[in-house]
Amino acid sequence: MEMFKNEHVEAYVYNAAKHGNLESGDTYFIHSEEDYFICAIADGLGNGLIARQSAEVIPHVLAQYHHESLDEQLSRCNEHMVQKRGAAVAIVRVNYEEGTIEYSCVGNVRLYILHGCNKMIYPLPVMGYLSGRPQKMNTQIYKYEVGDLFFLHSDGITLNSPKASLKESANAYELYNNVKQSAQSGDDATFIVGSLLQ
Ligand SMILES: [Mn+2]
Repeated sequence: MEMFKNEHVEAYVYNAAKHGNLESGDTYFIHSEEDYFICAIADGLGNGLIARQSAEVIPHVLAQYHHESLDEQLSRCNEHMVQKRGAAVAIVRVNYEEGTIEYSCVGNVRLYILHGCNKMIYPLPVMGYLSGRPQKMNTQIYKYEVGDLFFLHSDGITLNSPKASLKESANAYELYNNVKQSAQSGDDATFIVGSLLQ
């Protein structure tokens, strides 16, 4: 588990390789600046080393370009997928001053936000994956409130009811434990949960 906390965000990351594999084909990235927090999950296509080779590029690209728009960052990631198998990639950025969460994703890495204790927001990703070919992007932006929770996960995490898991959790740490206990997985599995503090 990796943990991050400042006055605005508390976040926990889970990343595990498929049973029997040494290395995960999923990678993640978390980073904070004075005015934003950014996190991402990449799920490399295929298995083992092939999957890893695509996914491991993504944190390096984001470490360098996290100040750019999410779609620009995804485009840069996409350029690196030429001659590789490809990857599903989602990026989430929390902007403290604007009080917004941005999400952009190509492929199957899903985001859930529990807003105002009751309202579930599940933005749809763009279908497909980053393959190095020209790709449509679609950033979605939501206002958040203090206390809102988010849950970003690769397809190796399957929950019966993400909504119930979010609603039953008082904070990010509880949500982390709930998801970890109830998730069933036969694949590389990664998730990032966060609570928005102020
Ligand atoms: Mn996967």
